[in-house]
Amino acid sequence: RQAGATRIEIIGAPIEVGTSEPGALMGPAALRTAGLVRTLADLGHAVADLGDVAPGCPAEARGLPAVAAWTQVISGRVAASLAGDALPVVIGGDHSLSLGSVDGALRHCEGAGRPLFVLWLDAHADFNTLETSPSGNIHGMPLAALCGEPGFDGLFAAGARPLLDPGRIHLFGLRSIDAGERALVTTRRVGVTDMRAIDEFGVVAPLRRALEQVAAAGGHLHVSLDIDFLDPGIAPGVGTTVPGGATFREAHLIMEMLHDSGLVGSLDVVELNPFLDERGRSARVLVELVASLFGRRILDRPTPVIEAVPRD
Ligand code: 4U7
Ligand code: MN
Ligand code: MN
Ligand code: MN
Repeated sequence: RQAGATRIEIIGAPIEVGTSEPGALMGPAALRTAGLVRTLADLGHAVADLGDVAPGCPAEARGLPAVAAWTQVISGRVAASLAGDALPVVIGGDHSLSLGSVDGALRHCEGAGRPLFVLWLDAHADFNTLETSPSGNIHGMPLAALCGEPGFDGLFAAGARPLLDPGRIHLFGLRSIDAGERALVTTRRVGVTDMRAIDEFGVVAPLRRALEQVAAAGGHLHVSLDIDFLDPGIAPGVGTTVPGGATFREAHLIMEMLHDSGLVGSLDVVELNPFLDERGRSARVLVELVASLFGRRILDRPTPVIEAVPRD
């Protein structure tokens, strides 16, 4: 799908009710200021910025009812975007926005008869339930809710909904997990490449294996990029910093591999907190990473494998 020009639809989701740290609602504005739309257009894509979605709830609403309103409006927008054969990029906003984006992708995939796979680039597992969460913050729970763990039904549109298969989730970059969610991630057989595995094997082998699984199933890949996947040294603009994250080079290589796979059908960019950033650094890093995912490369031809490096 990403060979050549892609129709990209940017959907702003300035949500921060899922976190206790204010500032994430400024994320979409900062990503636009850092040149997200222009950068993608310069790569030759047809980019439409659809602006920010607004939830159908009062501005002062809090907790699950507020998250439900956001979830349903984001889900509808993402499903509409996919139905129109565009590639939705949802920019946040805290990670509870993925309740909507993944639900929208699930609904689209169900209609299209394709399995949905989710690559979750994040320091955290985001697999807490209302019972296991140590903080009560919903941005630490979206995957559990999407997989149908109890307590979350009110978040989604009424009626039957497609559930995310935990076996089709791949947590990549994990380095902070709570006791309750650790048990769930294990029993539900969620795929994991944690930082220990990345230290040992690098990013290439585990990601290649994950992508092969998606390709073999003819799946749609939804990528959810939480900025705290990155090391806080390169991306300090985030409320939940965890030391020891992905380097600049590792992150770019992942994005380049995702581009080359042609499998990515939808994308979230979440958890940027411009209020905590240093002179726009984190927003800029995210825009650079998204550019790599959408085909920016160093040479105007595929990077040669070592045996094929041309010699004069
Ligand atoms: B993010 C946490 F306890 N697990 O549930 C929780 F460590 O979207 C953090 O990945 C969740 O940034 C972080 O509150 C959510 C905590
Ligand atoms: Mn489609
Ligand atoms: Mn997250
Ligand atoms: Mn995180």
